[in-house]
Amino acid sequence: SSPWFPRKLVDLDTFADKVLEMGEELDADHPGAKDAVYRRRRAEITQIAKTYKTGQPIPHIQYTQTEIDTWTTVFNKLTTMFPSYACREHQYVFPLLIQNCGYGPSAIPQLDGVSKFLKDCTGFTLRPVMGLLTSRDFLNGLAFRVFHSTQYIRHHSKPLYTPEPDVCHELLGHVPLFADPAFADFSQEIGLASLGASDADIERLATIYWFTVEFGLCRQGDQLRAYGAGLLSSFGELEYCLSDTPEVRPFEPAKVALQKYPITHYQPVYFVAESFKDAQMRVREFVNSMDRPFSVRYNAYTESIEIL
Ligand code: H2B
Ligand code: FE
Repeated sequence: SSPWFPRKLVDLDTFADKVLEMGEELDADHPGAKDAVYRRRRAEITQIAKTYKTGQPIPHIQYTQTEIDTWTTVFNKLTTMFPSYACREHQYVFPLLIQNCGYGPSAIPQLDGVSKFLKDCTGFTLRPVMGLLTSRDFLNGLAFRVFHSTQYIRHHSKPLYTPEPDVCHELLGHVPLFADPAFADFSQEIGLASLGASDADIERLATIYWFTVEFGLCRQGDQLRAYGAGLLSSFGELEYCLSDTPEVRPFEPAKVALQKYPITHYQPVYFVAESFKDAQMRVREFVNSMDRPFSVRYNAYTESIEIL
């Protein structure tokens, strides 16, 4: 029989305390591991995610000056690069986030306002999360157009580095793309495919997610641009990914799904999508080859999954 999966939006409440790592404890090599103040602050912020329930507003965080300074450094560095490296969709949405969601160098935007903005654009919403979820839980969220977002920020000692997702990665990398209708459809397609999928298929879908939503490149006229959030939130890799050093290949899901990848340094290979629509159709074709004994559809009126 197939693995359990969420059928109603509220079922996502069951993921809250199933984080893999880093939520409360930090690895020994984390820049904030030995900083008791930072760790206490993390615990305070992740507590919100731990108790969050579907439908509630996301509580605002009063960020400290130290946290804001970290954001300012990251924001100023990345925004100078976006015009020459980010894809057109990211560049189109970014000014709207400045106008509507408090994006700017001097304050960290609140998830609640950003979530409402995304809901208006594409129906995507944010849900606070303590740290890394399993691939299955994380991808299952996308089926409901829900993106699990961290709310804490990286350690101030290394503002341009983080070993895990943080608000800079979510807000500057992911959020702008989820405001794009075609990208939203693409992301939900991966999410729907993950519902009740075998462990082996989850692994394949997670790899596809990695090489698209996190590290994807796309063609734009005669140029390549970045749309993956892992690229858009890393000044070093953003420059590297569009240099002559890495290998670039066309986005073919059956091949992408088998590609091995490093998680601690820059990617040796990237995959290029022709468009989000084209990428979605290719993923759909790939999903049809998976061995799931049923198919699914999201009913947005009832916020539930229909099994076909
Ligand atoms: N959990 C969280 N909280 N954020 C992510 O970006 C994330 C995750 N990515 N779990 C997932 C895993 C991704 O690496 C794939 C689907 O495994
Ligand atoms: Fe991410």
